[in-house]
Amino acid sequence: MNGWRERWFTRRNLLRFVVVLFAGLIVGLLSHTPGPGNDDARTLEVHELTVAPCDPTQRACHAIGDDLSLDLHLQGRVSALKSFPVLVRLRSRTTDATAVTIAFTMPGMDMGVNRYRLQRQADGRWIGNVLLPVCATGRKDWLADVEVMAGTRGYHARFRFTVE
Ligand SMILES: [Cu+2]
Repeated sequence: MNGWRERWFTRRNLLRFVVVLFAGLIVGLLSHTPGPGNDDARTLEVHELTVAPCDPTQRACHAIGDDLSLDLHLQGRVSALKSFPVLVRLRSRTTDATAVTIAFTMPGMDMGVNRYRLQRQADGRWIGNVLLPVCATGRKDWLADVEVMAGTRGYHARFRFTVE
């Protein structure tokens, strides 16, 4: 026992121990320092828009909030492995959107990342082209989550649809 202690507390091992301790301390400090991204996420207030039952592959569907409303239309033939145009139209007197994204998911199933940043048009429309993967189990039900960023305010609307 005494011999083990003597061997362990050699100068070299002690030095190693101190180096590892400091490295751990630095990593710990860095991972707990909130970056600007984290701050944004904390101060962002997300407003949920109300969506009436509506199929966005058939028509422009409305999502309504206090100071912002939007329409979502998935245009053309909406099927897997075939790109289709997405159109979002915003209406607000008070809010100027800086970014609009749309994310597609399948409830309870990981279908990978299907997230698109839409491009702003001069007439206030936001457009993009979407390509969805085919589901290995043959499911066709998707969720479309539209997110609007406007300064520190965010807006979210969820639509349901099925692909052909
Ligand atoms: Cu699936």
